[in-house]
Amino acid sequence: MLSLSLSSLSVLLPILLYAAVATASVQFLKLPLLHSSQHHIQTSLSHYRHHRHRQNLKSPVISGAFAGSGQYFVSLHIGSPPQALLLVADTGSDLIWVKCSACRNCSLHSPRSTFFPRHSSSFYPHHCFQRTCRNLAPPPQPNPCNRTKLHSPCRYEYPYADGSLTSGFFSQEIITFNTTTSQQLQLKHFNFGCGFHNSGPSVTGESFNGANGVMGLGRGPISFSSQLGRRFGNKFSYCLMDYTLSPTPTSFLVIGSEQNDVVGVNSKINFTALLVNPLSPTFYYIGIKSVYLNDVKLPIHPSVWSIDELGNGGTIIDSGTTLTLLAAPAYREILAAFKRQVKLPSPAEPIQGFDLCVNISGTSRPSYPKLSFELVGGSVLRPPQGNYFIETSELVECLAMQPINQESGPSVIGNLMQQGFLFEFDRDRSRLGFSHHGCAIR
Ligand SMILES: *[C@@H]1O[C@H](CO)[C@@H](O)[C@H](O)[C@H]1NC(C)=O
Ligand SMILES: *[C@@H]1O[C@H](CO)[C@@H](O)[C@H](O)[C@H]1NC(C)=O
Ligand SMILES: *[C@@H]1O[C@H](CO)[C@@H](O)[C@H](O)[C@H]1NC(C)=O
Ligand SMILES: *[C@@H]1O[C@H](CO)[C@@H](O)[C@H](O)[C@H]1NC(C)=O
Ligand SMILES: CC(=O)N[C@H]1CO[C@H](CO)[C@@H](O)[C@@H]1O
Repeated sequence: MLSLSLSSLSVLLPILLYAAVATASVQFLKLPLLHSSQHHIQTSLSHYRHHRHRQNLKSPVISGAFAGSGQYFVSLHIGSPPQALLLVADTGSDLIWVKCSACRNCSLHSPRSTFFPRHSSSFYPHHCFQRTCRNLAPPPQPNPCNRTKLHSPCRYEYPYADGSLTSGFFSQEIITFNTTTSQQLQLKHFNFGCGFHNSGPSVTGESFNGANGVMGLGRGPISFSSQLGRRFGNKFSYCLMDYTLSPTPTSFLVIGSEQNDVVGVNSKINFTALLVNPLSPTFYYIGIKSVYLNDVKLPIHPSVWSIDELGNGGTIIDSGTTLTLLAAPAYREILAAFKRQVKLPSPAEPIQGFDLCVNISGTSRPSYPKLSFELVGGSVLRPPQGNYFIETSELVECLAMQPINQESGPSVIGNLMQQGFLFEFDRDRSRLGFSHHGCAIR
């Protein structure tokens, strides 16, 4: 999901206090990413328990496909005693927030749907006068802060690019992880939004089905990767497995680096620079130099990909967006080239939201032109065709790309295009590693 660019959000938050209450020397957190049914969640969790590593933490990432969602979920245990919630893993925003309910007697609410702060002894809403809160603005606090008023919680409002909004109290909690050696690790002073009012398609619509909140993994100081980064080497990585496979393979989000695996992965990893856009400090930008179809470079002017002086344009890598969205001039070229080369018949009816769809009933295994992106530094991302042609209905496949709808927005490499690759976000070195071989090891 794309958060609105809130440059101010990032300038400010002072050091976010963060402490690990555990004797174990945990070097990374490994969280399963879930993209499937409750049944599959269980599957990933048991897989998770069978992983043997040294002291470490691992949480599942689940595909939201079970709920009709194109998102990947991470399970977060928050509060005392811990309440388990599923959050959308989102590199396109910073705030971590959960749906909150102020119920006193919550036995009427279904568990695992909402966070119940009154059922947690460690819930602590920041006071509006605290620096952590003042630094959160803008967006402006809905009410001016009264310093002397005792119960004056830190209200936040966090907008997403499509107009969706979450608002509530910016708060602090304890979060708990199981390590792979069955120890529990608690992290204190974890800052998150307790979302009492959430509106708009990104946070209430179909793509949000099954989710209880968002885990922002962006570059800003309040994100999950920033709050935990200091402790775990300021790196994170994930592998989004193809959720259409059955059984669904387990995907993982790793905070820190999984040292035992580095040798295997590093030899096959390619890198490109993560570019910084001071006007949108949340996003992880990469630079596209050229796009190729069947190894033929498409005539797209390099300026189509650049970040201009107003901070517009550029290309971000976003786990919280499903399709790939491209600047209109690039999209037009790519679409036209695909249309020229894909010889399959069109479906009887056009498919809403897609400009190129084919009826594959006459082919046993359709083959599409090979798409590749040449990135800054010269590395090349070559997604398998299943990452850009997806089945939208029985025997109909469509090019999983759309033009960006706001002139100014960045192009977005969505999570479908990322499937099957290991992506490592190395924030200190400001580079993105990717490998098509890295997922097997996970
Ligand atoms: C909570 O609600 C349930 C169901 O209405 C009731 O049985 C229970 O006694 C209530 N508990 C408290 C602490 O009020
Ligand atoms: C701030 O809160 C205090 C204590 O509740 C109250 O006495 C005071 O009038 C409030 N000030 C403003 C400006 O609302
Ligand atoms: C840790 O594992 C136990 C036992 O499997 C489970 O009941 C609990 O919910 C897990 N806690 C977390 C924080 O994952
Ligand atoms: C696909 O083509 C087959 C064979 O021509 C036809 O029977 C079927 O209705 C078509 N499906 C769609 C969705 O167009
Ligand atoms: C374009 C590019 O950098 N490709 C490299 C990716 O990594 C593999 C394995 O090290 C190399 O063989 C490729 O040349």
